[in-house]
Formats: sequence, C-alpha cells, structure tokens
Amino acid sequence: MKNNSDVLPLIRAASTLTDTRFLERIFLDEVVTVFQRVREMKPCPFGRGGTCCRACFMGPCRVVEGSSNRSTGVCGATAPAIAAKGFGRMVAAGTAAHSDHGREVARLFLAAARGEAPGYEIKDEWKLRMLAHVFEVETEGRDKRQIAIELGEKVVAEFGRQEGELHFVKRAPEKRQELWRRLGIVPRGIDREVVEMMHRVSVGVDQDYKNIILHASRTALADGWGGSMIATELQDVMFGTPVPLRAKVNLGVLKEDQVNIIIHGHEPLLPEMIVLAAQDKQLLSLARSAGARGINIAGICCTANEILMRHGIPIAGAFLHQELALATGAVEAMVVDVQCIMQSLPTVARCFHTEVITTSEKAKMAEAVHIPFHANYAFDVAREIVRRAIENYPNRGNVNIPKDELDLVAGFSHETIKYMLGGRYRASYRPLNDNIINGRIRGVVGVVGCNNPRVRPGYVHNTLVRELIANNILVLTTGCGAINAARAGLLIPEAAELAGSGLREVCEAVGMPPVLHMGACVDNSRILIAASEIVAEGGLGDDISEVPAAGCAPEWMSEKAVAIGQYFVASGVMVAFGVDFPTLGSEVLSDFMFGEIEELTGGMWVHEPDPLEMAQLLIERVEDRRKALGLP
Ligand code: BF8
Repeated sequence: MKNNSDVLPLIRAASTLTDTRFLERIFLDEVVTVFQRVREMKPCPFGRGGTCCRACFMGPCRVVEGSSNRSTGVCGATAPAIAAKGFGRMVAAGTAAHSDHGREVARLFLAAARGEAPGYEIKDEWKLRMLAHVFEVETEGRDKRQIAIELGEKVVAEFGRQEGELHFVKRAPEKRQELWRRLGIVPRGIDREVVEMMHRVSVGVDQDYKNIILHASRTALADGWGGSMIATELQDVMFGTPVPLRAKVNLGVLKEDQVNIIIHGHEPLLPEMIVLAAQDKQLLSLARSAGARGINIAGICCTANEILMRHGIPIAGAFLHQELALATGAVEAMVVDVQCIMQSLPTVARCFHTEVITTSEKAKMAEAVHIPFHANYAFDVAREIVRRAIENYPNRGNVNIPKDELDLVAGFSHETIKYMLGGRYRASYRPLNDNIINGRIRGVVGVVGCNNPRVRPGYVHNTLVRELIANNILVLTTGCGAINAARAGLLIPEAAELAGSGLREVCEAVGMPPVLHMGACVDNSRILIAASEIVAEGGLGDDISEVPAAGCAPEWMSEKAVAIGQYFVASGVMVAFGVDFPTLGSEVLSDFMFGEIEELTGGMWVHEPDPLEMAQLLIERVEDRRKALGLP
C-alpha cells in the first residue's frame, strides 16, 4: 500500500464516470491496482518494437535497424529476423494457451463419454452428430455415448498428431484450403506446430523473417481451426450451444446482502459446477444461517462470457476489473483457473476479506488457497469452494459497490445467427448475405480482444464500435471486447438507434443488437465458421478474403490476441491492432506484415492506435471488398 493521490488525474482520464468515482475512493484508501503500476512502468523501447533478442545469453541483444554499429545481435541476427522470432514466440504462446484449454475440454469430454466424469453430459446432440461427421465417426446405429467416445478419442489425437491435416481445416472454403496447401501452412498437429515454432525461434535456426512468419501462420491456424475451435465446439456439446439471453453487467451486479463469488479465468469446466452448487439447497440454507440472503455468482474475463452465454450469470467486469471487484469489499471468494489472472490479486485481497482460490495445477499463486479441479469429483470441489465462500461472509468489512448495472443481450453463436436471420425452419445465412449484397449492411467487422491500461480502457473500443455501426457495419464481438461493449450499452436491441439507417432497419426487423456478443476469446473460432458459411451461402465471393469483412483488437495486450490476429490474417482477413505493434522496431518486417503478406494470404495487418482512424481503415477495407465484388 502507498499514497496514490498523485494517480488521480490518470484514473480520471482512464475510465467511465462511475468507475472514476469508485477508483478515486479506492485509490485514496491506498489500494494499489494496475492503473498505478502502469504509470510507474514505462515500456522498454526495444521490447515494444520487437528488436530485443533473448534467444541466447551472448546478449540479450538490442538492435537498431539501419544503425552503423548496432544493426545486428552478437550472432549476426538482423532486426527483421529478431522481430519475426519474437512475433513467432508470441503466436506460439497464444496458440498454446487456447489449445491447452481445448485439450482440457477434449479430455473432459472423453472422460464424460466414458462415464468417468459424473455430472457432465451431452446437452447438444445435434452438434455431437455434426462433429462426428467432420471427424468421420460413424453415427448410423450407434448411441450418443458410443459416438462421443470415438469422437473424443479422435479429437484428443489432434493435439499429438504428426502428419496430415487437422479435421476442422475442411470447414474452411475450398479455395482457402487450396491456398494453405500451396503455401505449406495447413496445420498438421496442434502440439507439433507449437513445438516447431519454438524450435525455429531458438538460437541459430530459422533466420528468414518471411519463413518465420509463414510458420507463425501455420501455428496460428492450429489455434483458430484447431485448439480454439475444439474448445468452442465441445463446450457447446457438453454445456449447450448458446442462444440469445438477457443479463446484467458492471460491478453493480455484486450484491450487498448475498455471498458473492467471482469466477475469473477461461475454462468453464469447473464454473459450470459452481453455478450448480450455488443452487444447492443445503448450501443456500448455510448461506442464510451465515446472515446472507443468497449466493450470487458473477464473472470476470472470458469465463464470465462462457457462463453468461449459457446461464445468464452476470458479468462484474473485464480484465481490468479484477482488482476493482475485490476493492468493493463485497467478494467472499474469487475463483481463478488459467490466463489473464493478475499476480497482484492476493495482495489486493489482503486489504479485504476475500479469499483467492486457484483451481488449476498449472496456475498456482503463492498466497492463494489451492483447491484443485478434478473431473471425477468436480461437483464436490465446487461445493467445497461455495462452502468456503459462505463461511467467509461474516468476515466482511466495509462494502463499497458502485451502483451501476446495465442490460445486455448475449448468446450469438454462429448457429443462432443462422436461425435468427434465416428463421428456425430455413436456418441460413441467405438473409445476411442478401442484406450485405443490397448494402443495408455494408459489411461485418470483428471487434475483439483485451483491455489495456496503456490506453483509455473501454473508450478506444467503444468509440470504434459506435463509428462502425453508424456506418452500417455489423459488429461481432468476443472476449473483453464484448464486455466493453456491454458496459457501454451497445449489446441491447435499443442500441440500433445508434446504427446507420440500413443496419438499424435489419436490427429492428430481427430484434437484434447491432453488436453481437459471440462469446469468449476461444469463440473467435465461431467467427471463422460464420465467415465460411457466408462464403458457402454464395454471392460474396469464393473465399473469406473476398467477403466485405475485417477484424481488429484495438486494446490488445495478450499473446493470445496475437495468435488470433495471425489466424485471421492467414485466413484472408485484414486485422487492425491498436496500442503498439510488436514488429514496429523493424521497418522491413513491418512492411511485410502491413503489405506484402497480403499477396500470400489475402489478409494483412494494420496498426492504428486512434479509434476513429482505425474505424476509417476498417470501413475502407469493407468498401474495397464490396467494390471488388461489384457491389453498390
Ligand atoms: O482470452 S480478451 S484480457 S480475458 S486475452 Fe484476457 Fe484479452 Fe480479456 Fe480472455 Ni482474451
């Protein structure tokens, strides 16, 4: 703890009005959060541009492209090669994160099919059979358990596969698959591509920046069309494919008179059980005897999106809200698993009564309680966590919950979009394609990714989103981007008032918001499938690269965002990143990423920190695609 009053001007500029008042209070209470740490930590100028090399210990070397005496590292590595290797490492780490999540889901799915994971079941049999078809699993005359066992074995094998092509690759348009084969970047096995990426970027291996980026593409494709898609699809089979529902967002969803449990992280395997345990009669009566009126579950980050989409559980906030949620003093337990969990949480929690509970063997914190998830007795683990939270309720001190909460509508899986626009009896992307062709909707843009405290959080996202919908662009959103949009009131049908006349007309006819919440970050795979279905429906080109569409992550910070961006670029999409871009230290590599790569994959990167400028670039891309298709 320290005196934070000098940070107040920063936080006043950094957030929404309600947050600002709340932040001022907790800063004066001397709780240190990310907003203060970011001010004290200036980014390393070499690291931020990608020209610091730590691949060996002759350095670390910091090179300056074009300099007379510092243009190479000790081994002779040049700036574009060093920056490409750094970029490849980020893609490998991001792919590993999404895919290890996918692996856990696949292993649980197989265990459940074999009857070894009590409480887990198959909720979406249609999707089970659809996936069986993709993985060439016989369904005729077999019950769902037999199908699920063979499917589960084949999905788990995708991770360790050495040769051939990942099964989901065949969901991409034919033309795209052929392009990937020509470039030699069809992913063979998920783990293989990640390991090979790490090999190539170690000292003295791949030194051709274009070759490094090509393998980064292959690795990223193993994420989007592999690990992430496996996570999305099997979670849908086990927990249900999302359909639209209304819920609430903001720190105001925490309840003063209830036991509050925040679920934070990414894998919904245990959270599904915690949601059930919170309805357990015995635990509810225990909560009442502790003086609480009930048990309230709320989410942070991508797990929040998962349990929101399937159960309507409210969202307390996005990545940057994790410490703020604790600072309400109203959280009995924060339950975390993997990814995007700040190491500061136990320190912040010490100022209050909150117990931080880690649940993954892969992600422990020295000062947190560890209650490991286990598939064989997941419900018991969930009950134990809820019980601990209840027992912590009487330890509360002062409570300071900002009052705001807003409505949102979430649950737009690619199947839902199909039904919503095409009707239950002729579910199809035809109406969406027709509305793009006739110009009511000019195109589709994915606005995804994180919050970054280096920019004004939320402001960048939402300024951009408002500009896009005002220009008749339908926005698809996931991850913390979706939570931002919800916090700005953009995920309700009434937000159609902010849209241009064409998009507004479509939204009003269907009753949908102009910004569609499609899920967590692994659910960006839903956008890949939606794009492929738009192509298959006809009239908007033969490949994803021809569709009037683009993507962006205006406040990105995670390596996962880099992997996502690269799989969209490799799938033919222009992707805009805000904040900084991790190759800017090399003009040679950046020229390739921002231009020449398009000749190979049909997609490309752009970097633009200003939200209105970024919106302009995205709109121009969409209009450019329309022109190429001969559309008005
Ligand atoms: O995977 S958007 S801050 S929570 S990395 Fe993390 Fe970024 Fe949020 Fe989910 Ni995605």
